[in-house]
Amino acid sequence: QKTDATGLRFFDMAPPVEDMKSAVLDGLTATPKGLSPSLLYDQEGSRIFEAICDQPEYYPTRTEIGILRAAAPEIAAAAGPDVQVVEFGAGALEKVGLLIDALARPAGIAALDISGDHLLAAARDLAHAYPGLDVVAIAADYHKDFDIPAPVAGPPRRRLGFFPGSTIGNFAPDAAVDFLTNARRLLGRDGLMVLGVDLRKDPRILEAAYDDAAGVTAAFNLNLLTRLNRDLGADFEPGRFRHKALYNQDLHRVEMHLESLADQRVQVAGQTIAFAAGETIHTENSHKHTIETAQALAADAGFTPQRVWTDDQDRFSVHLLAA
Ligand code: AVI
Repeated sequence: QKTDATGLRFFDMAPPVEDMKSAVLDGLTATPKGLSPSLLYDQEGSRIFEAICDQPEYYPTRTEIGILRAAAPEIAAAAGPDVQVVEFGAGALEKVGLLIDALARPAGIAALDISGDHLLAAARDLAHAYPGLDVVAIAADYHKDFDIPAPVAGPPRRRLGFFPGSTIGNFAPDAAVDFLTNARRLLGRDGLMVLGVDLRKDPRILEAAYDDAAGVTAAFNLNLLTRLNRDLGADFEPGRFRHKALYNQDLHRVEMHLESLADQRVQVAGQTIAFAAGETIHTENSHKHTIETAQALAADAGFTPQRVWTDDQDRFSVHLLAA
């Protein structure tokens, strides 16, 4: 644990590079090839993701912010005072700020993220925006088992989980239930959870959102190859791959792939990986739900759905769940 001048405490439980090497080699030697979407979020990937959120085609961020702005007073009333907010995946300050501003006497915030550098920057922003608020940053793979430190002043009356952005959609349904089950355990007795879930809609809207005209999502996907070059000494030429996003109607998910533009061989951590022209690496799924399928995931994890809010076009949903 490290503490800085603002009182921000930082716990680093991020997985070591060795874990990454074997996971990448497993994914690139499998048929079809696929990698964990968590690999998209090195420091540069996290920065590009924030730029995606500002693209006109990427409706989820601004839609969810609108819903949260309207729902925050009701969420705060349900939570009451002396609450420790637990943000799963430290994102932009703006969303969690809507909750903190609405809460009566927040006890603190614990921010969790897989990307340590990005997390520290986000947590520092929080500590500066809310002087005196107890801020804990935890770099961890949130599939793994760990506990959330209480605020320095003592245990909170309850914890309020916050998992916005429809990141739950990046998990396959089984993994989403596992994640929510673990989150429910971390929140403990009387815990509440605010969960953002993107809804099913016209595939043309979805495909545009994941392949914006400015090429920001393409850069986000291709940055994965640059990251593997840096962290694993691979020799990908990103110009020999292209970004692909398509909606899989049967599985209700947008899939991102990196397509090889030629027959080629790439060295990754001492192994040769062969690509045929047109072959892809599947890099991310973004599952889209209905209110009912989202509530069913929550219920399978042991949560009780309390309230749900949507926007006027039913593009996105925000759920309040009791642990
Ligand atoms: C973080 N996550 C919810 C984003 C999504 O929409 O699935 C990641 C993303 N990938 C491409 N664009 C955005």
